[in-house]
Amino acid sequence: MAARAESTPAVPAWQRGRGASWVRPARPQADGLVYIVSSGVFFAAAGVMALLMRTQLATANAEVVTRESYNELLTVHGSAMVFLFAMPLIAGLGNYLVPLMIGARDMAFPRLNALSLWLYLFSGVVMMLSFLAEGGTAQAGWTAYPPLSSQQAGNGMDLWILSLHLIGVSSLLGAINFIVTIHNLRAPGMTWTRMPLFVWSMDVFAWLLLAVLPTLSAGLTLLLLDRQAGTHFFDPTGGGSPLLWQHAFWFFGHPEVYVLILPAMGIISEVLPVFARKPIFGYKAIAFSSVAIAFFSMLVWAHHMFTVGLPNVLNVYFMIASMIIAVPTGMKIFNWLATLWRGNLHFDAPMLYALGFLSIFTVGGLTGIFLAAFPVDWQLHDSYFVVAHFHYTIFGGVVFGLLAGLHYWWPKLYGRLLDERLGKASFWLMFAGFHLTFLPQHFLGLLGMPRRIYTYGEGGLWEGYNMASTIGSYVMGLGVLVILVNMAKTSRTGRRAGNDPWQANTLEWYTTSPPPEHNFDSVPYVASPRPLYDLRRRLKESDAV
Ligand code: HEM
Ligand SMILES: [Cu+2]
Repeated sequence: MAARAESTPAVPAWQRGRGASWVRPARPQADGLVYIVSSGVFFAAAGVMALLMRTQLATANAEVVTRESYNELLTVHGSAMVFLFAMPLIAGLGNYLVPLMIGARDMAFPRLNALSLWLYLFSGVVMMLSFLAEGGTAQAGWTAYPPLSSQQAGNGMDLWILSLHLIGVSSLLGAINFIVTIHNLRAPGMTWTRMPLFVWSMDVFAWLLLAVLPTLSAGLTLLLLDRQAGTHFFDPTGGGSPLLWQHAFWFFGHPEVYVLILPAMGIISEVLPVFARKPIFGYKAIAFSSVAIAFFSMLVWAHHMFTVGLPNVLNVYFMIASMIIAVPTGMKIFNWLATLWRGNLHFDAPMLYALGFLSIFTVGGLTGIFLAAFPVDWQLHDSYFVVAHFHYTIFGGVVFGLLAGLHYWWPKLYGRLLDERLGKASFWLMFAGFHLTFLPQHFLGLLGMPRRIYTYGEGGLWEGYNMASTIGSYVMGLGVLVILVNMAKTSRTGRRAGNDPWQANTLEWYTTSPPPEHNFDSVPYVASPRPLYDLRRRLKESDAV
């Protein structure tokens, strides 16, 4: 076993004082944990906003919130779920796990990492406090289309723009850090085709962010100028074009969903083989399909703009390009199914969440293919069918994927196993609640209910479906509570995890749970994508002799 020499660099005096530990937390893993916990707090906040919206929509002519508050809740729910919950949770898991999975002692640039973290927290505070701005916070939806966004009075919209600018810088710095870490700090022997698939997905995640985030930031800057400096980039009366914003936003916005989903797919690729007791089927196909998905995701943005009157040749192009993404995505799905085929399946909580991901995300992908056919989109655009579609992909994909990861790696992070019974209970509440919430929204969309409306009249089938959807959202809320209870309860009394409670394959399970400050005392030479499996097999062979 080849041990890697680790030497501790001398710490300059200014970083040793008590205050310094705030700028640069003492344990390298602390950044990751702060990310994870903060994203949980924002998930709760954005979740409560969703419940408020669903309560308003449960019955016809309800008066739980006003039209203006509904629009505020809608905007901040969407933006916070994407920018303050999903992205930072991925960043946090990545922060903690990527160094461990590649056998490194920390991220490449620890202080840059701390800066990303602080910018993120600041961005979150700005977004939440923007509710207090005169005239309230932004009301133009997370897509912030002008003229709504350029004309909204008060400073709420400006604060929302500031918040997104901050999170943009934070994410760019984070992306650079992940890329340098993954490209330079891998353990001896860990070639690109021996790298864990989660690390592959984090590398693609980072490159894709780097490619598309600047477009959003540029668009936001123009929007701010239109609002505050008298420019007319998006104002047709001054020679500008509102469509310019839509292009800028969606060139970022569509790849953004893959930015979120790729790491979730990476998690699934780690969890399925461990709980099927089989090697992953088609390692290289899964790794390279991530690259293909990221590449094609930058060529399809105008499928969000089928109704703005682009020439039909463009509509046809964007339709076909969007459908092409289904090919690498389908490749992953079939490889995962082949991994499960004749496996020795163990239905622990991480596996249940992974299977939940697989089933729900596939449905979301299929309704996506419907919507990519532009004549169908002309009918369904801006209806609840779209709300159902993107929650199937983004909640089913991202949240179920991340919950699979959280249940899988929790013992590594905290040294104790979660309670299996509570884990299973939370899964079934989330799974049932999810379908009860979002399945009926497909039907609402087909019945013509537009998205982003705050109330509707009596009669017809809308009321029943809406009531079902609201009940479902509360069931999901209960599921989230059970997860929290599970974490709180097992933090003192849970069974100790040991290094490798799941008999897993990747390097993070080689070290103690939780890992020491420097992650590893030594790292074994990596000779395959499954170094721990190799180690266990060699131990067994030497026992047999
Ligand atoms: C408890 C689970 C959730 C519920 C009950 C829920 C509910 C809702 C509701 C009621 C809307 C407004 C629909 C409309 O009026 O058009 C909405 C919009 C949205 N949600 Fe969720 N949501 C949930 C989770 C999530 C998650 C996890 C994400 C992303 C990670 C997310 C992202 C969005 C986005 C991007 C919008 C669009 C906002 C807009 O139209 O500008 N949601 N959600
Ligand atoms: Cu899209």
